[in-house]
Amino acid sequence: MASTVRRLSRITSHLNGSKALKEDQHLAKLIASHKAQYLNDVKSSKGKDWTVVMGNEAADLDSIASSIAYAWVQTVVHHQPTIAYIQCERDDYSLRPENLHALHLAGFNDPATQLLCASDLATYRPFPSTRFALVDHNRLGTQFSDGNPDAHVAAIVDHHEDEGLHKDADPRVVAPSGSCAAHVAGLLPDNLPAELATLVIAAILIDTSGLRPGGKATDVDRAAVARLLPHSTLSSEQSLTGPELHDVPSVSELAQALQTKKADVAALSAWDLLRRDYKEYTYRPSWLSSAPEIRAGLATVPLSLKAWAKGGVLESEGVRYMDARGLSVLGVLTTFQSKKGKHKRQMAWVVRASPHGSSSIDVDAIATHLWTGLEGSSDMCVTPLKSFEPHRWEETGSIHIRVYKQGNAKATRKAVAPLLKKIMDTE
Ligand SMILES: [Mn+2]
Repeated sequence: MASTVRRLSRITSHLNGSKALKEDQHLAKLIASHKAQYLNDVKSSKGKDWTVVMGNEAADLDSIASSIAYAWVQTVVHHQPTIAYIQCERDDYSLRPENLHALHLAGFNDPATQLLCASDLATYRPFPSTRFALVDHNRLGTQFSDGNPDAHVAAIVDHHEDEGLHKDADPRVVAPSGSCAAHVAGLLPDNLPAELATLVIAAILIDTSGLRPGGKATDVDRAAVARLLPHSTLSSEQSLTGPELHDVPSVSELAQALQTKKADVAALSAWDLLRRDYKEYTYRPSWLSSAPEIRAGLATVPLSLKAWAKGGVLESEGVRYMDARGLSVLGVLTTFQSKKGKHKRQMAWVVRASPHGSSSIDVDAIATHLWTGLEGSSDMCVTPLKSFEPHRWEETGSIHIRVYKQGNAKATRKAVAPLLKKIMDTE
């Protein structure tokens, strides 16, 4: 540990004056050098000297910005060697053009090289570090604790529903906000690199539709942007305290640019759409005989089903994806604008026997249970989606598919995941 701190402090010593912190324009260089040191340490079995901070496996901008910001403040300000770990493969960065845009603004021209991601550690089993900080989720993934008995969570900063785990994490901030990055911003000093301020602001804007009044933004999000904007690379000439913050040109222009990039998914295949914004969950339903482990995936897709999944694509690509991930349940959550500009959501669900799972899993019972739970939910208000008829609508064999219109278009995966958990956990 001591030698790692010494080496880090050599690299960061020129940053330590309060002014110098802000004037350093090489956030990306600094983070890339931390990655090189971390990988070196891992090679010589010293991965335990580091705290690994990671966001969730969807690897959205909120997760990436929160990880980088937390790693920066811990390493540079508090001298706790901390590496940002992005939960995606090296090839996955291209799935989210909005991430590339924001990272580019923050000086990361080649994030696949500059940031640490899953591909960099693919050969290490068990995971080579034991101390974790979680941002943008609050449950440590099993791939980090499997065969790693000393694995522990030292800190949590999140805005998802609290799963009540890792109670001795410190800090342990789990509170509502539009973006997790807004909570992380509270840990950052004013004299931070301008690029880092810009990156955090970008994450907040994309998750709050540019702080749109009446949208997902909370006071935590607004306060974070108001405070960081003068320290960022974005210009700010207007008063920043009022509710008009979303109208500041640099704010609304960045929000618009990110939104446009995010919606630009026309080039992606159905397979890439399924994996670009994806989270996975496991359950042990006690109402199934022998309570087998059930793996479920939830993919958020920013296009209507008609736009990418018709003609049997939902069935063929959905099932192929389920086979690859060993899923018994796949939920596809779409979010898009209608021709009239109205924001809408749909859900497509596929239930089938996983090729890797126990053949004794009663998929018919899972499907029945799921349909009852979904259709009975007063939060979701689902109705059958008549305009999209799945090819295998008739439930033959061991595959079940249902497609719904979501009456409550405000419910994101943040609401669907707890509902699915409740359905799986309830008799
Ligand atoms: Mn988030």
